[in-house]
Amino acid sequence: MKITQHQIEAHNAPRLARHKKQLAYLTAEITGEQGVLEKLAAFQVAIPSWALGTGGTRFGRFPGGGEPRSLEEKIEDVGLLHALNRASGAISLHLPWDIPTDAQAIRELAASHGLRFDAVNSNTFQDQQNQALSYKFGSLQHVDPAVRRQAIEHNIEVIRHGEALGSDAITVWLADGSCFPGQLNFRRAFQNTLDSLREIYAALLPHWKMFIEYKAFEPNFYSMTVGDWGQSLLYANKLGGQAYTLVDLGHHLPNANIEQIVALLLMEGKLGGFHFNDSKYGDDDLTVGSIRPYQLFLIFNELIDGGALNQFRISDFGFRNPKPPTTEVRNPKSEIALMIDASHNVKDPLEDLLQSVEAIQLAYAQALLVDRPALNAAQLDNDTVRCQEILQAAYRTDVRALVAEARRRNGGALEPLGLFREVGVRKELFRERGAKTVATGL
Ligand code: PSV
Ligand code: MN
Repeated sequence: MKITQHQIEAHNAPRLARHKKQLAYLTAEITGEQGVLEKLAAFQVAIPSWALGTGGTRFGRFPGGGEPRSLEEKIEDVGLLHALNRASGAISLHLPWDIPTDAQAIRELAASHGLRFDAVNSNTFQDQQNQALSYKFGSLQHVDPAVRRQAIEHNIEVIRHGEALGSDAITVWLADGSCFPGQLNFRRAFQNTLDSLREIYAALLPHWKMFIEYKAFEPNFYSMTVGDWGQSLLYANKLGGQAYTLVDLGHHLPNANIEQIVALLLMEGKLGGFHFNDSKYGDDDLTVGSIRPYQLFLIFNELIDGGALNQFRISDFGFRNPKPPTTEVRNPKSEIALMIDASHNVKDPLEDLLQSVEAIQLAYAQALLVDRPALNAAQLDNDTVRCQEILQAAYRTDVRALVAEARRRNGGALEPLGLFREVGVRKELFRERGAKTVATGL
């Protein structure tokens, strides 16, 4: 299924007058709206291939129907999102769930939807059918060199698939760790992991990056071998200039100050990217901005303050310009990978992803409105009250019309979710794919 430009225009037309009124009201209140609009229009967030179907918990899974049955259908789904919001112009694949059989054909299909491939993800947290050795006691950390070798080879294979698709980064998330005190020698586990990562790192092309994702707990509950940003940064620093830390918002202990982590990683030139989601308790993988939108805003505030978002990984690769950017116009060192990582148990995955992208755009737009010179002056004055007033003045601005305008200028829908329902996307996917389909993933 494809959404046509005609459908988008027919949706926008009756909403335009009201939108213009809201935009005029907002722009009368703020300054620099043209710059903000340009930045918003260039802003893209990558969609994870594993979040297009219904997730589940260990208690059960309730598939919603019409789920993508193949990599081609996953690309089609992301294409639908991108057609609606013009801000989802990339897909992040997880292997072996998404092994492309014909990379060239997959690349062309993605390009026909205006999509590029963001980081590819390896999987050594599950045993696959026909896999020789088990990851029950870890992968890159394993005491048995043969298991480590198998996991290293898998990661290198993922890199090769990524190269064929035009991706330029691999995200390594390890479930490695231990469940009980004494089970693991921490230093040996760290060293084994580092040595294994070194072999994977050596397989990177010079323009590639390695993102090392950390997680405080789950599936291991006593120790995780890449358990926090400190450990991830240790690995990244030891590996070299192509290795970076990846921040998944759900992977922290309760009440962690994620915005401070972001600020310091950025300062060190080691912030590789994000897996955006939201959570109440832990790795809940809920819709971005659904629980703690202020935290999301504060993260974007740090990104802007640290000069991180001047260049996007996919800024020059929008719907209107579906040509992959050349390495000359891109500056991989300063680019931050912006990806979503979510699991959908009760919502329609595509609707949830539309909400998530919008939440990220809103946080970004609000953070762009922060009066930075005034904030700096108030900080130097130790005027705590004023600091809070300045931040919250931006956060409490209703920027929805700005985000909608950026979308409209890119050729997208004023209300992507509204149009998704209006044209009955899920119903049509049901009809095309059936009610019993289950997408690969967790
Ligand atoms: C692990 O919880 C994680 O956040 C990693 O990014 C995985 O690749 C992803 O979820 C999917 O399982
Ligand atoms: Mn993640």
